Amino acid sequence: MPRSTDRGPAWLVLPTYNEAENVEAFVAAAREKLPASAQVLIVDDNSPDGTGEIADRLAEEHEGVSVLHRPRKEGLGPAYVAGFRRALAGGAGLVLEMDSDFSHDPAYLPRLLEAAERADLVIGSRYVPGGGVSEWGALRQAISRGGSAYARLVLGVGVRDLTGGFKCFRREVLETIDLDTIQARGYAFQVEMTYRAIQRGFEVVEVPIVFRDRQAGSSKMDRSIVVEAVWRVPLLRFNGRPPQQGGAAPERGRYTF
Ligand SMILES: Nc1nc2c(ncn2[C@@H]2O[C@H](COP(=O)(O)OP(=O)(O)OP(=O)(O)O)[C@@H](O)[C@H]2O)c(=O)[nH]1
Ligand SMILES: [Mg+2]
Repeated sequence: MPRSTDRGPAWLVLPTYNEAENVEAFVAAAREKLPASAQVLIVDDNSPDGTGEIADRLAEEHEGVSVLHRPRKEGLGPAYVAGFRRALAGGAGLVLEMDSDFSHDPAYLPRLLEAAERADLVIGSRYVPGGGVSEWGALRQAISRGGSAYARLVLGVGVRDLTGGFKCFRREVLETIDLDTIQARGYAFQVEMTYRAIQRGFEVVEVPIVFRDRQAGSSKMDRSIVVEAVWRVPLLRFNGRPPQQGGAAPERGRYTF
């Protein structure tokens, strides 16, 4: 279904924790690919390496860049929820999320925005034809692929890449999902957001992306993030509003690959 084009600007929400080596180059690369009207919101959790100060300077230098400082590291989920709220309050029509470590290539941004003309939630997907992962060892690939397959099976949905974090939400999706009740912090957050969108009958589209390992800085992934996904994903099925009451059943959600 074609969507109205007279909505507000796109906002790109970028969570950062110790990304001093990446944030400036990443913001520049992203802004190059975004429309001039777009806003970039950096959400920094008081990074000890000075990322927040660099972000403040970028916000001073560029009108389309702003920073949300949070007092402590609480994981990706709470950082994104805070960023989504700020974007909605700022009048965003589309809200993009992506990692700020160059794993998600800004070159794909136009493709996600274009797909958002015809979908409610666009996922940059590693696990559809044309997508993939480069430079990952066998263990990391197995965790990621296994995690997506596990979540698909447990939740009974058709989306291939449930754990990825390169997405574009139409404003209405974030307004409809009750952000107050999102509890997941790590990869489970990505699963929870997509599942809730499907539960409420929104159309989800996956567009292929190739994910690259970060080139600089260090990973924040740890065992607890994987463990959280294992126990929290089954709970998603039972928590919150059941799909039958008001929203489309998950199996009725439309997916386009
Ligand atoms: N604000 C905020 N950002 C975070 C937090 N944890 C991770 N991030 C950011 O979220 C993005 C993804 O985190 P990564 O450390 O790259 O984790 P990952 O992508 O799972 O792991 P790698 O593939 O090893 O890089 C990066 O931009 C991080 O800086 C957090 O607790 N708060
Ligand atoms: Mg990363």
